Amino acid sequence: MPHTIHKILSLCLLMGVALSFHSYSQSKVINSGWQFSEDQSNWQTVNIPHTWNKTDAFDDLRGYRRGLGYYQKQVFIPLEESDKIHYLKFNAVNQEATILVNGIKVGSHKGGYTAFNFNITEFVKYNAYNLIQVTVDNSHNVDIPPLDADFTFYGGIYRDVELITLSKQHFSLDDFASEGFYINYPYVSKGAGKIEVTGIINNSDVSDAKLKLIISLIDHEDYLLIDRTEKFEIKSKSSESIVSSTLKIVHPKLWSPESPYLYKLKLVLQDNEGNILDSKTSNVGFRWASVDPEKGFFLNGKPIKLIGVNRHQDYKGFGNAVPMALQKEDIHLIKDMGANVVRFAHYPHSRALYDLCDELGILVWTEIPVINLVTDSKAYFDVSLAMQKEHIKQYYNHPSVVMFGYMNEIFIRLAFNNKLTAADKENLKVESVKLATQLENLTRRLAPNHITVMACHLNDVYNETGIADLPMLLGWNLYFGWYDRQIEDLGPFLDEQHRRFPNRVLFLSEYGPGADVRIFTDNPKKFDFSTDYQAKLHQSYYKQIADRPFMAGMTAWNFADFGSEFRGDAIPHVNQKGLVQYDRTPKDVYYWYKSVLDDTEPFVYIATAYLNGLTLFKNETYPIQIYSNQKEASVVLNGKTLKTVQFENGVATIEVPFEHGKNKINVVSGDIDIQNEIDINRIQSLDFNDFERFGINIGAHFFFYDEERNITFVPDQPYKLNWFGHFNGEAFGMTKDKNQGIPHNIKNSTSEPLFQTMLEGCSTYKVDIPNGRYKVDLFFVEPQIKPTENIYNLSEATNDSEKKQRIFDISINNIVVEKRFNMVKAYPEKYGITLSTTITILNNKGLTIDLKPIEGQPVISGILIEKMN
Ligand code: GCB
Repeated sequence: MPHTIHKILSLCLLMGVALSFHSYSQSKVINSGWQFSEDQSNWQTVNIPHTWNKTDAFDDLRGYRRGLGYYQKQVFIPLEESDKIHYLKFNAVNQEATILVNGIKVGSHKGGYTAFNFNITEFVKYNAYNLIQVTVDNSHNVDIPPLDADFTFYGGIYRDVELITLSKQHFSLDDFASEGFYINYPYVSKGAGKIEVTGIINNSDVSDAKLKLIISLIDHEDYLLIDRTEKFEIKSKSSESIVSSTLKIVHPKLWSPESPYLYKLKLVLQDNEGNILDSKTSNVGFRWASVDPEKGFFLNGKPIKLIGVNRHQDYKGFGNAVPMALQKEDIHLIKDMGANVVRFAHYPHSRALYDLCDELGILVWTEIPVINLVTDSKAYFDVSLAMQKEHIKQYYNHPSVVMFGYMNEIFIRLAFNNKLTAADKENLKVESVKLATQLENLTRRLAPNHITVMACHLNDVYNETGIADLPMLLGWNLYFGWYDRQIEDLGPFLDEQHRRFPNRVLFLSEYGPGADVRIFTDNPKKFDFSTDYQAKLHQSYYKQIADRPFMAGMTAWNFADFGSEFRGDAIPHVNQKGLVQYDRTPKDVYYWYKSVLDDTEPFVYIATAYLNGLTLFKNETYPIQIYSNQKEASVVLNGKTLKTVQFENGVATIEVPFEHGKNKINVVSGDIDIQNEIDINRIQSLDFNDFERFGINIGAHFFFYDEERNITFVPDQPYKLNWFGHFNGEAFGMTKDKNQGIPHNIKNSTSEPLFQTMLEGCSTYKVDIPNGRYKVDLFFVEPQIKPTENIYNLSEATNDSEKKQRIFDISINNIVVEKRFNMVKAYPEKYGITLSTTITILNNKGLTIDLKPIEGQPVISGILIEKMN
């Protein structure tokens, strides 16, 4: 048949389906105008996606509401549909849902991240409004994973709700809420591609039916390549037929990240007269994946180092109820960075995103949230296995999905729980391995062409129990240089694992430090939350993985900052390990990844986006990083060429002698000439000629840009004449290698990095400001409080010292500011305290702060000086 006729036929087929869709099979998204209540008496109108935790998971009060939420909505179902079958489909409700239609319970579902649906036909009233009621519960439930994890379990109906109307014969929706058909790739090569399509057809009519299933494969240009018609008979009343067909084409265009060529599969169910009853479409991508313990990951027979990110689904201001357009933007950002893989952590994400991965060419690791701990109960095992069935069946047909996972760091709670007896621990180990084995076997059975995966944390228990030998690819979540040891320890650890377990395929499934774009330093240190330390760690990790051919790849933790209510990091309630911020504004390191991963066009980036308010003293220079996928570039400061830099590992560092005021920095490489403007305070002495305010982040080695006070606090230092600094005292730290202050949410403030870091035992602090009148703000917080438990912090136990009081007198230039200052007595716990005074300096004495201990050692977090007229 000539090509044009093929095309016309395929168009007709598509149109025919589209035209008849209204009368035969229809899915209506019913997100708009639900009533929501937390107590069944106060109701408000909301739209889906919705969560009730988008605010309280970020406030100063501990915890967030975990309990019941009630939703209801009226839906009109016309008389003309009285011969139809009706389903309600929920694409995700966190985490338990009970559904009633017209007051009658139609079913319930456990698990917050997979779709489920119910046939509601027998409960429906025609030519009438039907009341749909959903009771949602996000309470802790020992029988539902995740039991515990480093992310917020926002409650609510947070993915689309659909009302599906079907004719009596249709693709089954009862197979774990899948689409009722599965595509397998029994044979793919450059020469030929074979797909096997299996449809599950239901008949709920009172009579038997003779049906046809027409399966067509259409190429990207809409040409029909091949079709098959399968005729079959199906018995009456709720019977089910499995219909299979095989389609083969020669010289398929293979699907890969560089060239994500997609075919479309169209399935049309017809009756004997040719009336269309139901239809489905799916992406088809001809590809095959395999793994090798020495050479890593292979796609279409070629080695490919997987480099990408993990992603959580929530977003600043939305919780997990994120508009789809924003979510899709994530996938574009991930692709633009040059990533070829995404790990949808730690649960299945919205299916539309997997479609986008199919289209853009991003390989997918997808998993269920069996995290940190299992419950030794039949109910927990059953829910976990059912969840994995839903997961595989719902996500199976995406060509981008090559890896199915089912567990993350399953022994982490066990390792850090002192309350469990040795026997309890032993039993839990055995049970965890038992569940892992069941999940592994299930996954291999249901997804025979996929690679099974799991992720472990740094502990030999995964090796000792043998759990690490189960999956086809083993992910390690490794935080060397953050929770543990040093950045350079990554490679040797992996080498050792490879030597000890030569048959395993290894993957670095998580790594990365926290980074707050308000923090920068030329001396990055572990746990300082600086963007500089983030860049340093990622750059080194990338090199260490690139140097090891046996490593199948790496996925950074995390693509974006995400909500984790219990955290007290630089931004409380947020895990800040994102390459982009919680609102998806890229951090500098995002562009570094682009420079090493994306070679589609020449790229240069100057990593100065967050050097807001950089202050330099006398003739100090400041190192900045430039990222590029080019070999070299010349750097020009304020019109004068500084030097030509060579890029290694995508980066060049250059010391820049910035001038006071506005600086223009240009980087020129080939045809590219990019420019950044940076405002610099260069000061010879604190004479306040150039500015009116000066802030010091006492006890910290980093700059901190504070939005609340619109100023950048400079790092602390030992006293320097005509400048400033402390005479004594030590940076306060909770643990020996994390001396960057206290890991707590500071109440009544968003300036955590100012308060969290402090000097202890400082009795004199001097700032050499000239004569004049000033407002002086001193900042304090009482650090001696029990830290919030963070099990992800894998190093030595933290010092959970008893609540102790400290009392000290505070004076400035011998004028008493506060007598017997006692924070434990006078303020709530973790409260950010500001003491303000006005002072006049005479006789060129400068400003001297005295902290005189009465009980315990004084602490001080910061100072802000403002000139008054
Ligand atoms: C991990 C966990 C992940 C955490 C991460 C962290 O190992 O798998 O869920 O968010 O560490 O940031 O501590």
